[in-house]
Amino acid sequence: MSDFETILTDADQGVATITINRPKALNALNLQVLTDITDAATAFDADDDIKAIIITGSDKAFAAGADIKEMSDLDFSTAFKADWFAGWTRLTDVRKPVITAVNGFALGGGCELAMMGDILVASTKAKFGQPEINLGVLPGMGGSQRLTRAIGKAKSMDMCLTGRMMGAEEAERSGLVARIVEPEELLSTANEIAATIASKSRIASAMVKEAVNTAFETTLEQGLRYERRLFHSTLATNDQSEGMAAFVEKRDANFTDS
Ligand code: CO8
Repeated sequence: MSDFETILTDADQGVATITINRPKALNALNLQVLTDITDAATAFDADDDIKAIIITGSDKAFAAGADIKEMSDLDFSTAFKADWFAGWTRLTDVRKPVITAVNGFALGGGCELAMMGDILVASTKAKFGQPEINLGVLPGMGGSQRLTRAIGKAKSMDMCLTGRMMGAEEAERSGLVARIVEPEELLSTANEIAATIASKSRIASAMVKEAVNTAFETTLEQGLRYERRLFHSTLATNDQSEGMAAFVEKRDANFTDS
């Protein structure tokens, strides 16, 4: 993959890793980071050798928010016409599972980016927050919506109205975080999760992602029907035949993503 200005990329055994790399600005998300992450994620999504993507930051910060210095002179008409931040939908359009691995600060846009993934793994030192209220604005990359769906109205209001930070344990207890690990185990845990996903059928994992995300966008009845139809369609795949044959024959499945 070509060189990027603000991220590092790596790909190994079906797992791609995107590491945000703006240490001097605590990985603040300027437009270049948005372009780099979404370009890399889109390219990995199209790469047949990749089955899962990890997005991570540094020990001190996953990302300390959208870049305040870049935004400080932004005016309404420019932001509105350019639909500022809409470019992040290129990341949520990625069909392969995305794991966000958070060490240190995940604030504002950083917390919002962490929530754009499918599985959020945090170190015991992670700190989440939506401190935009302190700047006289509000979340702009999905925080008021995804945080509310993740942790409910009471805690989301608390976070967004006071701007306070939430530690990893509270975040896990509240449903924002899937797993907490020691900082030195963060990347290995993210890689283990990604490798486990990479060992499955890519068709089935993409369907799981679509089905779970559908739970947030439809009624229960529509979601249940959608899941059922997806299930029916797996019966047309080689991976379903192989997965069930392997179970019956007491051997590991050899999925071919077909
Ligand atoms: N943007 C730009 N630069 C940043 C950011 C940021 N979000 N966060 C940190 N930095 C820079 C600092 O300015 C500093 O740079 P310099 O050395 O040149 O002064 C460097 O990173 C190190 O930061 P600190 O010295 O502040 O480090 P500390 O360890 O003392 O503090 C904190 C760490 C607590 C994380 C602190 O840096 C902080 O509070 N950062 C800002 C957090 C924040 O408010 N994030 C939300 C940003 S707004 C947003 O994400 C969505 C806005 C949506 C608006 C919609 C508009 C269209």
